[in-house]
Amino acid sequence: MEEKILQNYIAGEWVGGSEWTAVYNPATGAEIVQVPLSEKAAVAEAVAAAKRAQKKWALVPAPQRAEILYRVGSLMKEKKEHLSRLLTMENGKVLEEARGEVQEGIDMAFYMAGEGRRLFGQTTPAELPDKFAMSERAPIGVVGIITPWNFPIAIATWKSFPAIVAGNAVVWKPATETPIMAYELAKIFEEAGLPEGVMNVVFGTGGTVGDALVHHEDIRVISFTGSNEVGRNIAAECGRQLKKVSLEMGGKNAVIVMDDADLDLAVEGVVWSAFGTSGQRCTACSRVIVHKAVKEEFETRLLEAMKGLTIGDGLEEGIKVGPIINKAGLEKVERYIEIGKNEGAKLLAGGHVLTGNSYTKGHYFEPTLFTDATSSMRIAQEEIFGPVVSIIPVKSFAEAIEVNNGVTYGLSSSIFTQDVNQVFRAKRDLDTGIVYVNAGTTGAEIHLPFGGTKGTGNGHRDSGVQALDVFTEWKAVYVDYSGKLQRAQIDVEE
Ligand code: UN1
Repeated sequence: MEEKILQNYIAGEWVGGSEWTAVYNPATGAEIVQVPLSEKAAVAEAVAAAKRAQKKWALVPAPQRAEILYRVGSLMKEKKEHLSRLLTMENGKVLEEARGEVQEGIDMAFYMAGEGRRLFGQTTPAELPDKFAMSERAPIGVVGIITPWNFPIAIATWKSFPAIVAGNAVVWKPATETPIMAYELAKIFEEAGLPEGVMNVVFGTGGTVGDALVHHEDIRVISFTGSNEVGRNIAAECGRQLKKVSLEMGGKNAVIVMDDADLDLAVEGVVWSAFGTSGQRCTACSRVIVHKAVKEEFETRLLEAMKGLTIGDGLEEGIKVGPIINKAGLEKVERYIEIGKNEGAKLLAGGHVLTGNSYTKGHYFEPTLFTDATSSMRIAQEEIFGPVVSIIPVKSFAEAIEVNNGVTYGLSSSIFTQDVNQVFRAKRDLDTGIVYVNAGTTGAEIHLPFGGTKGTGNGHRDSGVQALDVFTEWKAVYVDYSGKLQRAQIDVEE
C-alpha cells in the first residue's frame, strides 16, 4: 500500500477530505492508512454525480454494462494476492480466508456479468386477442450501499455488482475500519473503464455519511449489512420516505449434532464455522445443539480439536485464528464471557483476552467453549461476534429444531445426521434463510440467495439472482396490436 492518506472517489475523481482518522492493523496495532471522515456535503456531491451518470448508464445495453464487470473480475483475479494481503492487514482474517473472500468477489463479478445477458423478464399471454404482454426489469436510479468491516470486499460486490449491471449508479459508504478494500475496488472500477459517477465511494462514519445517504431523497434504494439496531433505524427512516431498503443484520446460528452424526465431521464443521474468522461472520456458528446421547463424546473431541487452533497475525504461516477487529469488539466478547458464567453456563475452554509476547499490540481472544447452556441464556440468544460457542444439550430432534428456531435471528443453521428422513424434516422445519446438512453454518456460495428471516433481515436477499430484485423495479408492458380499444376484464368473450 503506497498511499498513506485515502480520498473519496466521486465522479471519477479522487477528491476531498479535511479530517481523517487512522486505520490500524488489528493484528499488530500498526497504523496502515488515514481514512477521510467526510461531511454530508461529500454525499450530496456523490449523489449528484451518480444521478447524472445513471441517466446515461441506464441506456447502455446490459451486455455492454456487463463487459465492465468481466474486466473488473479479471482485474480482481490478477490482483488476488495483493488484495488478499491488504485485506488481512486491515481486517485481521487469516490469509487463506482473505483469499477466499476475494475469490467470492471474483465469482460475483463473473456471475453478475453473466446476468447482463439474462436479466430475464417474462412474456405471458394477454387475455385479449392481438395483444402482447411482458414484464421486464428496470433500473431504479441511485442506490446507497453501506457495508461492514467483516467482509469488506465480498459484501460490497454482492451489492454493487447487481446494482451496476442492472443500470443503477452507486454511492458506497464502506466501514471506516476497513477502507482499503473500498479504495482498491474503486481503483479497479476506474481501470476497468466504468464511466465516471457510476460508482462513488464516500468514506466516513455511519452517523454522518450513512445517515446522509439514508436521508437523501435522490437515493431510492439502501442496501445495508450491519447491526440490528442500526438496520432498524434505517428501515424506519426509509419507511417514512417510501425508499426501498434491503437489510442483513446478523445471526445466532446453530449447528445441530444428532445422535447418529459423524462426530469427527461435526467437530470439524463446528471448529471451522465457530472459530474461523475469529467468529466474526454473520454466519458464524455460536450455538451447538447436541443430542444428549453424544454430548460427552462430542465435547471431548471438540476440546481436543480446539487445541490445534493457532492464534496470531493472519499473515503468518500456520495461523488459524486471527485477531478481533478492535478494542471495542474485544471488550464486547469479554463481557459475554462474564455474562455466560453468571448465567450458569460451564466454561470448558478459553475465555480470556490474550496478552504478552506478540499478542500485546493486537486484539486477540482465545477460542472459547461453554457447555450446559440453556436456550434462554443471553449467550445463547445474542450475537457475540467473536470466537465463542455454547453447547446446548437436547433430548430429541424436535427439541433441537425448537431450540434452533428459538432466537430472534434467522440467518443460517446446520444439522449433522446420517438419517435422510431427518435431513428433509430439518430442511423443512429450520426457519433460517440458509440451511446446511453435514457442514458448518458458514460458506454460502454467491449464486444462491444470501440472507435470513426474522430479525436477520426484511425479506430481501444479497447475492444470487434474487439480488437483482433489490436493485430493479418490475415493469409490466402491454402492446395492443388489434387497432381498436380493447378493455381488459370487460371486452373478454365469456
Ligand atoms: C458475513 O458473515 O456477513 O457464508 C458474510 C459465508 C460467507 C459470507 C459471510 N460466504 O460465511
